[in-house]
Amino acid sequence: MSRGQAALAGATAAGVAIGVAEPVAVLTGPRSAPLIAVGGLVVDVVPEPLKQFAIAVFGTHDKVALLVGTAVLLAAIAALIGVLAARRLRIGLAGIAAFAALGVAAALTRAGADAFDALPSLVGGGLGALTLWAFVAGPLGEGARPRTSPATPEPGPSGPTPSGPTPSGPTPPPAGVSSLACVSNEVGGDLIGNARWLGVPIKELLDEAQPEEGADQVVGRSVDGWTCGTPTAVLRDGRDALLAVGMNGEPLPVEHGFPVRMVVPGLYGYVSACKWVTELELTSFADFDAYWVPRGWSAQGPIRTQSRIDTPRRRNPLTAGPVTVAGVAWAQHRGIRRVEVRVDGGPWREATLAPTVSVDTWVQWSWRWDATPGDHTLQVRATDSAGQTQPEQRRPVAPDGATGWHTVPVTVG
Ligand SMILES: Nc1nc2c(c(=O)[nH]1)N[C@H]1C(S)=C(S)[C@@H](COP(=O)(O)O)O[C@H]1N2
Ligand SMILES: [Mo]
Repeated sequence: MSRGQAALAGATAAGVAIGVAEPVAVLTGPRSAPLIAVGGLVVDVVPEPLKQFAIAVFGTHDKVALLVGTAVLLAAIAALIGVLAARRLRIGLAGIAAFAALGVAAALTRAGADAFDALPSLVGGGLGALTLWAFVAGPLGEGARPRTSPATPEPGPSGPTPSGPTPSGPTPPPAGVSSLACVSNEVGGDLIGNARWLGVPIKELLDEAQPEEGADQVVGRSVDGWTCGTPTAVLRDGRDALLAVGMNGEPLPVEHGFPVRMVVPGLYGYVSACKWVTELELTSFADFDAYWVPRGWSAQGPIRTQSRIDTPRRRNPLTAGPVTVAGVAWAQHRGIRRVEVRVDGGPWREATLAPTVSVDTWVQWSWRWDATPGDHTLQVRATDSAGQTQPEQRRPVAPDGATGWHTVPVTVG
């Protein structure tokens, strides 16, 4: 077995371990998932200045960076374990055991952990060890041909990028959907998606609780120590603000907040989308700053009107003649009235809008362009139902969402 093959066997074993541990964690709770638990442990032991540095560099992506960093480090160590195992299987198995022990220790030291939280790492470690043995000494090792791995190492949840139907998809999302949307979405970015949610209206809970006069903020708390603050009035104004337990017809995936999360149409995720919810508290904006507020983000984050060109792609070579320019636009909970496209700074042309199911989803738009040879610039802007058009001025994502028109340079041959 070559060193490369041994490294691959080690990485595959780790992939199997994590691939198995994650579904087990669906039963025992998200904080027991090895990547999340170890990530949490890292956050706990890393010195404060380093943490501040990570937040300064990665902003709202700090959690993604943490998980990806953990996964990359894990893969590297796993490859090393594979190489060692090829020489002395026992050393390799000890390495896997150490990994599992780390996962168990991390899971058991999370706040409110119980003995069951050890399960994902134990089951994952066991099957990881079996995989390593199979490659190095067992049936898969013969001829040492690396097969397609049963599970590739998981780089962790893809972070704030919610998956959704692609803009070119023929059918609009089904009824009852609302959008996910991250404040870190750059102009033209993809940190937004649609999903169908199932849950309990937060409005009903609040009506029962009967908030006091000054309780203008509902603070959501989570197993990961994260907090968000949502305007009480928004939660009670009749929109579909939910404590959600289901997404797209299934229980919430762990990375999207299993077992229960908040979903509020029209607000950015960081002020509304508390995942793995443990507690909701009625308080006021004057009395409490949620997680991202002291870190430079606006306490209130209504979603800005945005539009995006998805086709043609940047610098894609095109042929002269009719070209379909298309994409999506959203003004969540206000609704899109109009989308316009222009070429090379010329007059704005109105695009055709596809039917939508509600003001809470994005709208697909398209426009037919008679493309002439040469280099061109395509731009898009949207107007919401109140008649407000996206401003041209480019502003960064902090503190309350990017502005500017999505601009795509293309070449027509
Ligand atoms: N508990 C918890 N909830 C959270 C976060 C977090 O770090 N911890 N990040 C928020 C942010 S900034 C966004 S954009 C959304 C993204 O998750 P989603 O894709 O599942 O909506 O989750 C929100 N909820
Ligand atoms: Mo976000």
